Amino acid sequence: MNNRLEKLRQLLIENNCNACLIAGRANTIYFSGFTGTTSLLLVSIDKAWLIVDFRYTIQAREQVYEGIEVIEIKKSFYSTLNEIVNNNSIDIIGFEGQALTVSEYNRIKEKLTRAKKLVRFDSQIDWIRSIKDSDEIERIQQAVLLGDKVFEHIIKFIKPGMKETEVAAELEYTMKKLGAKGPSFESIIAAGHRSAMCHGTATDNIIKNGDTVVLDFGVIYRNYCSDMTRTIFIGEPKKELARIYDIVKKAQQAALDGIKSGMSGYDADKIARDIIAENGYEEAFGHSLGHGVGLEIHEEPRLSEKSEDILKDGMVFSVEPGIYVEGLGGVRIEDMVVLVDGKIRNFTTSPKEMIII
Ligand SMILES: [Mn+2]
Repeated sequence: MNNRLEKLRQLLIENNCNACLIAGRANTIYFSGFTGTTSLLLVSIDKAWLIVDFRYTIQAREQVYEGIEVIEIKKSFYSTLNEIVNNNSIDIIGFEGQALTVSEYNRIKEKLTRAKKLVRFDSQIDWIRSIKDSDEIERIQQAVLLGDKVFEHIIKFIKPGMKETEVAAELEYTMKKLGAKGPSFESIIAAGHRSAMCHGTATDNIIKNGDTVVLDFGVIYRNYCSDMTRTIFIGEPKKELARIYDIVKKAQQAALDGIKSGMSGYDADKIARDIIAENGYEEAFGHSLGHGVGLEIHEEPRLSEKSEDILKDGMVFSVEPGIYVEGLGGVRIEDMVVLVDGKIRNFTTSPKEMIII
């Protein structure tokens, strides 16, 4: 795991920083192993400290990777941080721009008596996490497998007359029973006209005969997220929705077959987008093809019309085209994949043949 800290230190050196303050949860887990919710991780060129309060001292000592010293706060987090910074002659500290609130940033700046220069990193630190190691790949594979099992159960459970929230409750109960910590995001169960809402989280809407149901959910298993979507039909689908289903499935398969390492996120997205456009639904695919998944449900890289990210071996991401027609419904199919030896290996095993309940 020291390799992870070495990559971070390389980034610090390139940006003339003496140290880096990690406050975001995903980066804290990744670089230190600590999974508690409150901590500050300070990484210098040759040392690392995890600052916690009394509640987490024992847990932190058990969890941290070799080479990281656990420090319990005396007065406050920021005064303890200041002490370490002063004792180690640290002048320039990098931080994650998206992990600190403006008021936290201001308080840190006020509290530091020696280090007066703070350097903001945007996504550079997160990018270190984009290429997964074998331990991460194994955890992700298990998370996805657990999601597949939940889906297998839920298609037997779901019946017309149920509320979307009942399905979401069963989904989340089942994942926990199977060993997940919980959902990786608020489950999307969108039936009937609501299926045209890309992010239609479950409501008290009642699932009826003739409905299309989009189920988009994920689990957290050993800190890693899964993400999948399947669209099912309650009774025979309307003609147009059956056609849409077929187009989305083809677009997704083309992307799964065509995405290669070295390709840009833009080109990857375009594979699916072109097929959807050729079939007349250009305006109906209003989101990106996919996103990285790991300790966070949405992380680097991005597969979208705007993305210049280069896809590489070891990156894990979703492939999830969709078509949404207001008043009619929507279809999305999402798998999670990893790039190995230049091409896609699919983690998701749930069926994609049309499911009619
Ligand atoms: Mn997704």
